Amino acid sequence: MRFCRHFSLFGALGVLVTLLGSCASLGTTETSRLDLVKQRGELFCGVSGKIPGFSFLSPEGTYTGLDVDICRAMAAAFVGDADKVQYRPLTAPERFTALRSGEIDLLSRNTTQTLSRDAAGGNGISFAPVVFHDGQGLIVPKDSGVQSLQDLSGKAICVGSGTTTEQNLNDAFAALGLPYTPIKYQDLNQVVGGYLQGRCAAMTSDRSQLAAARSGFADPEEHVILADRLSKEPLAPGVVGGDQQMADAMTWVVYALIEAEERGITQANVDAMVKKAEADPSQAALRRFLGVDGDLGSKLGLPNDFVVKAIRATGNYGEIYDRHLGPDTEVAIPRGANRLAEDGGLMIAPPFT
Ligand SMILES: N[C@@H](CCC(=O)N[C@@H](CS)C(=O)NCC(=O)O)C(=O)O
Repeated sequence: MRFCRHFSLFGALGVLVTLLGSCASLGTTETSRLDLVKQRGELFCGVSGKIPGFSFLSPEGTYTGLDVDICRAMAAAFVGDADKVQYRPLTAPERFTALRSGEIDLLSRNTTQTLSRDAAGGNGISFAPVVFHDGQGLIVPKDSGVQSLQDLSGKAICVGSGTTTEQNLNDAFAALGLPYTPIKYQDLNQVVGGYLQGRCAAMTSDRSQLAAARSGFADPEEHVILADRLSKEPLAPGVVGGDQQMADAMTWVVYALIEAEERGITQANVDAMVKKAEADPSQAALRRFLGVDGDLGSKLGLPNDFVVKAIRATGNYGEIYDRHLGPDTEVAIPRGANRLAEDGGLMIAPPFT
């Protein structure tokens, strides 16, 4: 009996050791999500679908916006066709579960990169480079006379739940020692609805979302975005952490869009640039970037001309920005921090070497 007990204990230990061994080897040999996307021939991209300029579902059923073009550039680079994207509209509280459960391959939904979302002990997300540097703001009716956070002391403020917005609002009022009442909603449409119905004195969100929402108001000029900037909101696409191949592929597609702008390569001239690179062996860096020479693409598990495929689909970062947020759009957000570093902004790509 005693022997049996020992036997089963050693037996159980053996199973555990074997299991641990196979788990450890799983970590290194596990298939990347990128392989799954390539096999499927389609990218499942999580978006909002409710923010003009970022991801918006038109009445005709098409998605457009900067976040949508990021999905399109990824699909072009990963599977060779920007149209091979299935969009999944997600609310803020749903987004990380959708990513973790495998319902989506990639999240491109006005999501702020934070320590807790990045860390393995938090949401465990690998973030791509920032595609839009934002900050939290507040919008108020012009005739309310509210000019700053102090004027909102004791008032109700409409805010989306499961967002950085909620916490920043709390931090900002706590720092001023002022009371306020948060009125929480699940998504932007509900936040806007609450605000327009007069349930709160102000509505708060990323400033880009406030500008996007205001562009859809019946009387946009009757609402003012306050000068107060409550936070940094670096918005970036993300994938499940621990999958280096998927994270690297996503990362370098974003950098490719930025590098293309730095090099003046556009949707209109990319094919001519490829011809120029092919004809001129002295253009070593350009040849590498466009996949004429070298193996940068295959290092990422992508075709060597993944950059060309992405730029053909969406144009460079500046073109994407102008198409959806530029001065001729309804949202019209000045480029500010989202200019290239060489123009005084924060967008810069590391070397394609
Ligand atoms: N960037 C912030 C906030 C983003 C956000 O999701 N905001 C809410 C509204 S305050 C939202 O759901 N917006 C888009 C939507 O309604 O689909 C974050 O990552 O937490």
